[in-house]
Amino acid sequence: MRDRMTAAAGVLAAAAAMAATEGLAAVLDLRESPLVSVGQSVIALTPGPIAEAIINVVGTKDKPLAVTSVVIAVLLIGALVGTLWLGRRLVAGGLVALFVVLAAASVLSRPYASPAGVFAAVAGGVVVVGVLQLLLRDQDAAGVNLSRRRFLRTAAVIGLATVVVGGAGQVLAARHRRRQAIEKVRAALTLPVRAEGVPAGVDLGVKGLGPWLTPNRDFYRIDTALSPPLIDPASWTLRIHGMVDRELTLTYQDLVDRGLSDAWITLCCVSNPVGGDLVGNTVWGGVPIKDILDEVGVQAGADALLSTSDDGWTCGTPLRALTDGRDALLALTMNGEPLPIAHGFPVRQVVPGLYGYVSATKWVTEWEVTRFADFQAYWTQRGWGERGPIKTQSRIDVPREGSTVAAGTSVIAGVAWAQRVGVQKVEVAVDDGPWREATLAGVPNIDTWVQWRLGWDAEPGRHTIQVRATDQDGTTQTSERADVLPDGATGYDSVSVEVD
Ligand SMILES: Nc1nc2c(c(=O)[nH]1)N[C@H]1C(S)=C(S)[C@@H](COP(=O)(O)O)O[C@H]1N2
Ligand SMILES: [Mo]
Repeated sequence: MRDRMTAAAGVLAAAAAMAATEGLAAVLDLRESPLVSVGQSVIALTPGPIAEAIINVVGTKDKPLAVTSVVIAVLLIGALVGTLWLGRRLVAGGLVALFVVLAAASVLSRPYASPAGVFAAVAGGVVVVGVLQLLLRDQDAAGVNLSRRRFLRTAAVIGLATVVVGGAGQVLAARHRRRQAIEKVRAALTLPVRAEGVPAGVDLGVKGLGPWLTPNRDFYRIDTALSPPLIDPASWTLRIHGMVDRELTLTYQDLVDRGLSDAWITLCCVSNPVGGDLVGNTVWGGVPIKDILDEVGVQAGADALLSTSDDGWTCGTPLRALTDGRDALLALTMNGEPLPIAHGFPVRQVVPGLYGYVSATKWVTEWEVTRFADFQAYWTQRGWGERGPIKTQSRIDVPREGSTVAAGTSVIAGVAWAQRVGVQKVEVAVDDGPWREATLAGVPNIDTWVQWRLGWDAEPGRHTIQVRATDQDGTTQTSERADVLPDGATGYDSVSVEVD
């Protein structure tokens, strides 16, 4: 009786340990879980003739077989450790430690060896010990005081946790594999993008001022997806329906076949606070949305495009903004590459002049031509404005807030944007001094941000620098501070610095 209980405890402890290890491996995004590493070692260490004999019998199932054998072996070792736990704790502990060391060695012998893998293996050992302590806590070496009910209750809880953690680990691991597969498909795509460099004169080259072109890896990311949808372009479609004359379903290849036009567009989030960095500038490649809308024939009375993403997120965009001639794109590329998965792969929208939440649907799969009166999109339901034109803003990037500046000749620099109108001038004021006009860099169009700079003769002491932009209609951004909710922040960006 006692032996059966302790052996069962050991098996459960081993199962829990494997679930924990696999779960950790998935969470830590390991290329290979410790269990698989051990399985690989078993394969590697199996003498050739035996391996051949096995392969003869099981064929290509040799790898699952190796992993299954490891799992069974671990459970058996668990049983042994369990039976030794009460009487010969040291031997039991030694067995656990030995197995952890072997597993860690397996992990380290593999091409994707990582400290995280060793950590996951060690965590498995810790779980074995913890579970045995918990399950056999009422019992002494002689097996007195066996509380069967409590044992079963604890075992049930641990068993449930094992199933949940192990299952979640498998789901995560499957997702990880799917992500790798989609990354591979993405990397293999060859899209007809023009290799257009950065336009001349857009970068002022001021130290500390970021590049005019935001690299994809530095581009801000905002969405409601805990992990981004993983979509194979070969199965992607965009279904277009609603107030249209002809419904249409487009495939990825349909878009590629139309040829891609590109456009420099600065994208900005409505949640970007004054001076914030939820804004980026890049070249997007795709099919003009207007061409597609013309093709399906928008019916009279419609004023909105309700777009839905693969994960159910929705967005309402004024049809006018999509058809008035601006570079509104159904985009496939970002800075000359297929869209990164996090930025909407395979297809997203980009519309100059509108905040992302009302225009830039990533992973878009459905369009309904409709009326604003007939729906509310995701963020509008949550209190954000129905329309979201981007407000004119300017930002000081050099010097940084709170930094110390050497007295003498210095420079103040940053970016400003006024999409759809363009920036006419940027002015800077130090303390209560006059507004002085900064030098602007070049821009390829009115929809990107522009870099600006101003020489500054910095005098010792504490100073506050402010900036404001004026658009090409002559409208200066308002100094009135407004929160990002409901339709974008306003106010002047300012930084305080110490000059000495
Ligand atoms: N599917 C989907 N698309 C989305 C969002 C989202 O949550 N889900 N967020 C939007 C918001 S609020 C912004 S600001 C932009 C950000 O795009 P980025 O992550 O490529 O910078 O995507 C927009 N598109
Ligand atoms: Mo946003």
